[in-house]
Amino acid sequence: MKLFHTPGACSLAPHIVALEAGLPATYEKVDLRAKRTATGADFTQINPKGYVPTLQLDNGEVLTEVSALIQYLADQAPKSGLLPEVGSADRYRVLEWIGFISTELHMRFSPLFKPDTPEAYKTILIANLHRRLAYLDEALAGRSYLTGDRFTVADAYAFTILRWSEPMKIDISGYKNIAAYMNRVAQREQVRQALQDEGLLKAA
Ligand SMILES: N[C@@H](CCC(=O)N[C@@H](CS)C(=O)NCC(=O)O)C(=O)O
Repeated sequence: MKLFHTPGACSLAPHIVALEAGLPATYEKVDLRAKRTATGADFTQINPKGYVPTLQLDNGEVLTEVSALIQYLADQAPKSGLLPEVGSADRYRVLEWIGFISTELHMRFSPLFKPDTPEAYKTILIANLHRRLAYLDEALAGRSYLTGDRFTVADAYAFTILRWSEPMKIDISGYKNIAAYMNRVAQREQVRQALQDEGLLKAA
């Protein structure tokens, strides 16, 4: 299977999950402005939505949406523990976090990157983001990861989106639990590998 991705974009989440799960995936970069892949293909022919992440399966089918991809990838390696088994109460906790990250964080951050988003709306989005970050900070008290001691696909997604605080100049240093969490996730071997593959590791 092949993951179409753009360095630092939300496609970093399935990239991390694929590595954490030990899956044999290939990767191809996408220029989101030109809608071209690194091999020169018209990206809209692969995913008519024109956005990453996009996963092309070995049978040619194409799967999109971060939330679907991270679950699909984790389910290819059930022993990885990245997603608890179907029907277990723990799985719904992970899904609950995926919903929160997608709708409360990801979709609030996205318009901040767009130059045509009115400044007044950006201010509202940032205020709302701070409310959600305060909640997240409390939820992380005494926990290594979102659902407890175990790293799950929700952590790959949260880490990916929370990284955007820096380029968007949203100061999260006051959220001590989030700051510690980001460091913890960033030190994971496969997370470092994904960051390195995407050219995002800062030189020491
Ligand atoms: N609903 C999609 C949103 C994906 C998304 O926002 N992708 C961004 C990068 S993080 C993108 O490719 N934007 C380019 C565009 O929309 O043209 C998902 O959850 O996967």
